[in-house]
Amino acid sequence: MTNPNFVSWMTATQQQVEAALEATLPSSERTPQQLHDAMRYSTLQGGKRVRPLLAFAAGELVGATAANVGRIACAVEMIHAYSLVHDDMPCMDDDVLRRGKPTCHVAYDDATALLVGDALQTLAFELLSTPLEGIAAAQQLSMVRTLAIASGHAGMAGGQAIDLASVGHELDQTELEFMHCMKTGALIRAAVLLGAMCGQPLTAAETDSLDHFAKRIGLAFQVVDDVLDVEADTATLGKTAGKDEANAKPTYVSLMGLAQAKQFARDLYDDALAALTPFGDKAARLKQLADYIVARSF
Ligand code: GRG
Repeated sequence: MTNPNFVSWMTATQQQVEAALEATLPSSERTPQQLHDAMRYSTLQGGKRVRPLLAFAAGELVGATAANVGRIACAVEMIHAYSLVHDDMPCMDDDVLRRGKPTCHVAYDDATALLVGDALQTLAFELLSTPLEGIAAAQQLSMVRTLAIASGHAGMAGGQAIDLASVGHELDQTELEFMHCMKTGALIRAAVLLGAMCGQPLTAAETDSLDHFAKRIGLAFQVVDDVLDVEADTATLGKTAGKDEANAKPTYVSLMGLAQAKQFARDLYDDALAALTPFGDKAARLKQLADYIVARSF
């Protein structure tokens, strides 16, 4: 990630997202103070903001306004933050470290963590269903539906259910891909599609190409996550390293070995990039983000 132009765009966009989240999340002074404080603790000043960055990059394809993409980016990031809070709870992955600090249920308590997830999820839909300037109501309704499908039983929550049920079992590549497309891929795909739904309509063929990019890069993100769980340390990741093996979780590394998993991530990246060809230079940011996703070190 040496392209200075990309680094400055990424930093500026992350700051923009941080400011929007900061302004949107309820103040810690407001009752119920502990819930609001824990929502802010779990969402602010942490994370790479990959999903918002993807939404902004997709928004660039279609000339979307920063205000509209900023709103949908916050909604997607709130769904992501909720999923991390719930995933870390003792009834799920049971972890104590997230984004370099104690997990929500450790810093507060289980009941608060449960409510933080619930409240972040509903706040995300409140944001996405508040009228967006210049976007027709029917289009916005379909954006709400896109996020709901990506987050629910047929997306992230369903993938998490399969993940929990697969501990200690071997999954073949088709089963592993099915799980990850739901658990991690669905929200990443939604971030890209929602960004693109904020501007000039794409043709059906362009939407298919963008969708293919989103699915391939979402899976590449997960494969890299599996590799980093093995290769990176806890301090760098900001979350407990080596958990997949310790918890007997099926991963791309356990399925195909480290070298093959890295090659698979590169193949997915190549496939994702090929899907951007019809967009030419307008997809420059998406390409740079794809580079970042496969080359990241945390
Ligand atoms: C609880 C409904 C529910 C779902 C949880 C996404 C998820 C499902 C669990 C997270 C567990 C996990 C580590 C999945 C691997 C991929 C992933 C989503 C990593 C975390 O995302 P990053 O790297 O995190 O974008 P940051 O902190 O940078 O935002």
